[in-house]
Amino acid sequence: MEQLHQSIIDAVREAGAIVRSADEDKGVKEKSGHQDLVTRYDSAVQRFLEERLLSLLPEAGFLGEEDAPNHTEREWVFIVDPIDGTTNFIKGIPIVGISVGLARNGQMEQGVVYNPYTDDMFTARRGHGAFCNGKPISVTNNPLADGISFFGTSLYYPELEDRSFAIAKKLFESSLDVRRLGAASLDLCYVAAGRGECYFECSLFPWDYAAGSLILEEAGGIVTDMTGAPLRFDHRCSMAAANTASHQQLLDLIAGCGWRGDKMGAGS
Ligand code: LIP
Repeated sequence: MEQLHQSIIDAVREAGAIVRSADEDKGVKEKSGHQDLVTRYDSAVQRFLEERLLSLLPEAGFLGEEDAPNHTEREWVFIVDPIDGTTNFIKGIPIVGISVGLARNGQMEQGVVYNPYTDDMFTARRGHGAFCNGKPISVTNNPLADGISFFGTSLYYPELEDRSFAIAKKLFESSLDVRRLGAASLDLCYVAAGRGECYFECSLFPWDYAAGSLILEEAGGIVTDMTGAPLRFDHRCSMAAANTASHQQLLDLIAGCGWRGDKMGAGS
């Protein structure tokens, strides 16, 4: 498994070269709506990764953001976001995560998240710790009051807007400050690396968080949906991730804003 892990890392790094090679004509198209965008590079990176990863583990299935699921009933499944932070990529904001998770029977076993602009390679294998560019990383033990809180706006779901910003405002009042990176995989890895203390988002897809959730857990963090239930990797889910000192406070703050696991997005 260690050799497979290194081969996955190598494939993700090569995918990063495709992202860095992008020219001005990104071939931007709308998916579900005006704010849900995809480029020809999302598709190209996913095609590259699907071919390479399935050559490494032919018996695996593949679940990627930009195409229909491929044998996701299998024991091993790659869960991939080829360019997490697509809108950042389109705008030239260098906060982009190439995210590859490998699940076994629905449990994450390996995670790799790479930002090709900063050359930050976040990695984890279950039970073996979390790393950034090969150096061990771990969450802080700061309480929220001493922390940076990351959040996402679930902008594909306007019905979640008021709740998202109500929770973000409460976090702003309870933390040092808030940040909205635009790439869930990096939000999770930044908490794992101690660059912040918590992250929430009302609705994400499994490819947004599959790899980053394992990296954060292996860095000593806690990752659940916004009701405190375990994450799911077979459908959309809300996200409440934090270091151990802040996770319960985050859940209490979310519950105080009336979140009861809305059908649109939460795991429960
Ligand atoms: C993005 C997530 C982000 C979320 C956006 C979008 P994409 O993923 O990483 O956290 O707020 O709505 O889902 O679409 O760029 O791969």
